[in-house]
Amino acid sequence: MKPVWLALGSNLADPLQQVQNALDALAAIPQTRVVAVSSFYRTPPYGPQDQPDYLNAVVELATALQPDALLDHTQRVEQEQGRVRKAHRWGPRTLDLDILLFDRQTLASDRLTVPHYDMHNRAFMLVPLLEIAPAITLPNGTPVASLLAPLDRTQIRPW
Ligand code: A4P
Ligand code: MG
Repeated sequence: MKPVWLALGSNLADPLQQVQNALDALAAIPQTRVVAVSSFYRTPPYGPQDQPDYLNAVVELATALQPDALLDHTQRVEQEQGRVRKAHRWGPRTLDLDILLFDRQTLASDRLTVPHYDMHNRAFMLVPLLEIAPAITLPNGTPVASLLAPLDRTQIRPW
């Protein structure tokens, strides 16, 4: 079993219910269990501002699946929860599941970029990640806490 950290985001159709449903669905993925769940945070939209605030959280999983197989499952969970993929970048969504870190692996395929390509700019990913994994490092050894240090985290509030 390998540790994986997933970011959850929702800003449509009852985000609290979306995230609670997602946690149940993640717990049901084969060869996978939920190890830890962060608090739920209310965060202002990053990118286009004309959309509701987000609920963001991070989950630690332990999985025996390969990264692509885990992504198949997280994308299925997104689809099952009514996610409509839009051309519109950074737009609102019922549920977004992004793989932040997969064990100590660095991946760059058509389907997967790990560590997540923009996590170093996103306090809404780093605050919940560090809540459940305070000493975590990137595969290159950089402490994740050092990514958060320069960011504004004053807008990251309890849900
Ligand atoms: N993909 C590559 N790497 C990964 C990875 N590490 N984890 C590929 C998951 N998927 C990965 O995903 C597009 C493709 O990325 C997938 O097919 C997969 O193969 P997507 O979920 O369809 O695209 P997206 O997530 O909608 O990308 P987009 O539009 O760039 O959105 P972001 O970057 O995810 O941002 N503000 C706040 N406060 N909180 C948020 O959660 N989220 C967004 C969405 C914008 N603003 C936000 C938030
Ligand atoms: Mg996504």
